[in-house]
Amino acid sequence: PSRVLSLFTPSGRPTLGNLLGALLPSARLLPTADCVFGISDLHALTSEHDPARLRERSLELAGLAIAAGIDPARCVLFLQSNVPAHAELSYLLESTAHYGEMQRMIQFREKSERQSAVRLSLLTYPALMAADILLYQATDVPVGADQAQHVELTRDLAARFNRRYGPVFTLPRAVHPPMAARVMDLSDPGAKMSKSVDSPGTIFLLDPVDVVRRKIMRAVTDSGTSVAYDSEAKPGVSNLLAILSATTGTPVAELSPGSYGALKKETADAVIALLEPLQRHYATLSADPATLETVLRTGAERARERAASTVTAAKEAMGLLAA
Ligand code: AQP
Repeated sequence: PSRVLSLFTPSGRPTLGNLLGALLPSARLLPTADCVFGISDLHALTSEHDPARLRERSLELAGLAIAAGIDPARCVLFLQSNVPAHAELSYLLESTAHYGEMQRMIQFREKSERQSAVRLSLLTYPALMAADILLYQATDVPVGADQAQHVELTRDLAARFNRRYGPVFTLPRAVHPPMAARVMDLSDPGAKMSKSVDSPGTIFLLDPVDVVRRKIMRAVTDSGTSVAYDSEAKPGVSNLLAILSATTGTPVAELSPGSYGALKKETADAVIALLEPLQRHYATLSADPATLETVLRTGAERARERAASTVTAAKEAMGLLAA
């Protein structure tokens, strides 16, 4: 069976983009694949953060992942910082990667432009992400389109390492959902919906449903009146169609709202129908944080066991002596 690895970063409150692009597609793989899912709290340290809020968000994200269908009884669900092998392998991969290729990453270029003091870990982030994936010898990495470049870099690093030091790593591939691989901001359909960008066009998974409806009804559409999928000419309408298609599981070609107003209403209804049960499930889970913490502790133990042999093999291959 395929081995799946996916990570979700508690760098903000999770959005509809995270849900449609990664959480739901990951949950769908549970019945057929061997799945490891991490809350990547170390990745949340790459930009300015508040420690108290990070603690809350890590637990919140774990609860939301479970509420979205990532059942910890059927996968390994853990906090990245609880498994030291991630940071350890990351250093070995920093020593495999080149400065130039890290600097060329689109996410680094975009995020570093928005910050006055750029943390060094923002530059080296793709090496840690490569470690996350390679530690578990993952074959498939379900991600939104924004992460495609990082998975490609992971492949390059794995291949380079294997050529130079011997066959230690499995080469992974990114798997994108057929629809909504890149959910755009509702108020600015030229920009990706992002959890760390404060925008009225971002739908957060824990937004009250009336807020969700209002945000969708106020979504920017395009000039003209015809409802057609054309992401170049009609980015706003196409984004709503993609969201509606992904939330209902209906191909875009079979969707036929008669007007922009009808499209917004159908999309709002569909998103709310998806979020309501998720929010109810999350409310039950978050009422009992001790159980959630136990789930993550058990997950970390299992992840540590799984990760150990890869990191040992990588160290040995690079010439580091065993203790
Ligand atoms: N807008 C999006 N559409 C589809 N998929 C998306 N993902 C993120 N935004 C969208 C996917 O969600 C998964 C978890 O991503 P992450 O937590 O690592 O965050 P990210 O990719 O860095 O994007 P965010 O949520 O916008 O966070 P910030 O603002 O901190 O960068 C990934 O599979 C991602 O592709």
